[in-house]
Amino acid sequence: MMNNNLTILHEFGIEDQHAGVYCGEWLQNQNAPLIESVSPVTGDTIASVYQATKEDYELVINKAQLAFNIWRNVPAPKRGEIVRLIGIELRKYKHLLGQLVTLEMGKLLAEGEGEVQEMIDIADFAVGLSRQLYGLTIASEREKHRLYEQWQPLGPVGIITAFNFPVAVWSWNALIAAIAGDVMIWKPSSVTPLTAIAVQKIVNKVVKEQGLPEGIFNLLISQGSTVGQEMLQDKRIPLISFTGSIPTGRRVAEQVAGRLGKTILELGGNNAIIITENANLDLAIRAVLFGAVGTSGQRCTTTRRLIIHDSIYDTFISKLTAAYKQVKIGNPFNQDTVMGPLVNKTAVDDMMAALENLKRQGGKVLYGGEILQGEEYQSGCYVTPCIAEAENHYDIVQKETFAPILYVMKYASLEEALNAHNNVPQGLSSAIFSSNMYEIEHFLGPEGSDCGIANVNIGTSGAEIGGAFGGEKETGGGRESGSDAWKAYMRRQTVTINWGSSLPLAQGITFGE
Ligand code: UN1
Repeated sequence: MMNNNLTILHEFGIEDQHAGVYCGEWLQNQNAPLIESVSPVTGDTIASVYQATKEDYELVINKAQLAFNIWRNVPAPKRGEIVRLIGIELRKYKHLLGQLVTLEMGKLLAEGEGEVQEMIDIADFAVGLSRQLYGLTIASEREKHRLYEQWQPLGPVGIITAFNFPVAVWSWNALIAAIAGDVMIWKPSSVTPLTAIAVQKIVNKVVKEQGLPEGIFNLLISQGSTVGQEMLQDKRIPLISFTGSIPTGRRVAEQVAGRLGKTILELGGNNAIIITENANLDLAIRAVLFGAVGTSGQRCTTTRRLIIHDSIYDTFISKLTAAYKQVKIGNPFNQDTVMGPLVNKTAVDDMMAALENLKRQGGKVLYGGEILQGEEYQSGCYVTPCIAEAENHYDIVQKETFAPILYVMKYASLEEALNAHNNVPQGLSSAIFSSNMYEIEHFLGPEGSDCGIANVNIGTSGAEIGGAFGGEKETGGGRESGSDAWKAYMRRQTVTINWGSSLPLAQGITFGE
């Protein structure tokens, strides 16, 4: 382990073997199996975490329920004040937490810090929102009646997050849910337990200093499905927000729907960029590079498919290949690195299997797709990003592989391009590069992109927090982060008040008169 790593852990008070459950106090069951957090940067174990047990789960949910009884009565702007203080704390830890994200997950330091910035942004957004949980006032059809809607806190929310945005996705959910008056049970990816512990500690400081009840922000770390299963089936958790793969998301949806609970699902993407003959190619190259190679292809918004007009196909591919050759791959802490490692060796295996599959189906690798060897790459998690020629209907192209593989294909008419674009099971993010109004508006029209996010002259990844984030079809339909996504964390109540002395019925019905 590098000394620098020790400093980061020390700053957060993370010991070699750390408790993996927090509900007002850290719970550590010595008999529970340990999870090792392995850095993809070096392949070294950073620290280990004790897993949550079923008994821990019961303690956590009980604490959460008690906290909810208090927190829901705190006025929303006062809850916003707590989130404001969390935002201030996050500002202080931006560099340190960013470093831990890079160490544990492998994204570039600029991206690790960017992720903490995303947390700060959402904190600011949530503070403003805490004074804007508006309900409608509706004209009643009855005399001396008032009709309006109001938004109430929902209860304990289960937040299940993925390794690729180990801290930001928690904040999208937790900081909005916090101003909504909910309490949180966070189950982070077991691949990134240490960043979750660090976030919990940052939040705990504010909770303690402000004398808030224990159990508003809780943490449960566990590998496998035991504890997750408890959460999914628990009627005491009205809402589960899940970010992760489509197969797991489907199980989450089925189980939570089985008890008629609510879900917010943010599942896989299969994001494409259409490059038309009217595109600014230099702009497009930069956007494709960030979209396909950024975060080593491990964003759910990563650009996975390029649909290119046949008149510019060869030019574009040769420019793109030249740009790929310039990508400096290596330690994500180094300033000049453009692509860090994949999260672990399983991800590398999955990438290689996808490329084998692609070749079997008739696809052709145009560039990259190799595992890198050598001292700097000893973790075994470094690869060259890959450009591959493929057809949209290939099984492997229809799936999301969480790796830097970019499938490229040609089109002749815009209709053909849009068909290919929409002809995948997922519907998260999409983009078109063009300066032609017809093409752009067509892409944004009802026959255009069927995704939750549609971009013009910017790539598929790197959304701001102010918009609602999520997608259609097998992406799960959930929306998180900005706009009115807060409504999913509250329950809507329609209120009718009769301030008259008669009892008129709706629809003018007369009854027993
Ligand atoms: C994800 O990959 O789970 O739009 C989220 C983006 C980021 C969020 C990605 N702001 O790429």
